Amino acid sequence: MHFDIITVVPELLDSPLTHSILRRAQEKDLLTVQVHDLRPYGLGKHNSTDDYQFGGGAGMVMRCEPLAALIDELKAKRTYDEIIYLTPDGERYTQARANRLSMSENLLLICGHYKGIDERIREEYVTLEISIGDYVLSGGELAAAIVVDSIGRLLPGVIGDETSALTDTFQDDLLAPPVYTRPAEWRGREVPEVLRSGNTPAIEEWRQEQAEERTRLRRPDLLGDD
Ligand code: 6GU
Repeated sequence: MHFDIITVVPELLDSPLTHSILRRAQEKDLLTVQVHDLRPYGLGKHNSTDDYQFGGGAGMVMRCEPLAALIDELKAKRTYDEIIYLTPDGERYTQARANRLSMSENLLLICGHYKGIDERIREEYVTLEISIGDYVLSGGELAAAIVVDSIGRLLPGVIGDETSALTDTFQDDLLAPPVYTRPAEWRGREVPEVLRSGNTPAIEEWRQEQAEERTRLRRPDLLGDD
């Protein structure tokens, strides 16, 4: 699977893409990510990528022409399953959306800055708008890193234990149950007996109960009966 990411601050994406699971996914060629700096496509001798907004008001807006030039160049090379604009007024990002997007071949992510991008770019090119939550970030880059991470880890072969992604919190609309490792007792706190019993059906049953209980207490909205 391939990601192209358009940004005016490519440095913001360096670290999240070059460590841990995303690094391994790229080393194994299961995932490729190209970060494209918009700046060289900027207008005039200062390579301007943003301008004052019509109608007045605080905050700059990213201009059409630089974005269009870069998007057209990328579209000439690849067919995108989705052209995604990361924006706080987009659709709320969920595991279900990550699962669906993980079936894609090519995704183009556009990171906005300042007040966002000119509305006409959204109309002309964007096929999906994503928000990662109800708060405002200073740019789409951190959100883009989250989208790449959440999708990258779902690609077959990326996570060592193939079943691991399937037991994540949210994969079945339940939070994950508690987990423990050695030692069996720590500061007087014992690992639940059942987990040390070797009784697989009993362990499965305990985990399911814990997941349901935890979801009821912490996220009743996920059960649809809050
Ligand atoms: Cl995708 N972008 C920005 N700038 N802020 C956000 C967001 C995205 N999602 C939540 N807040």
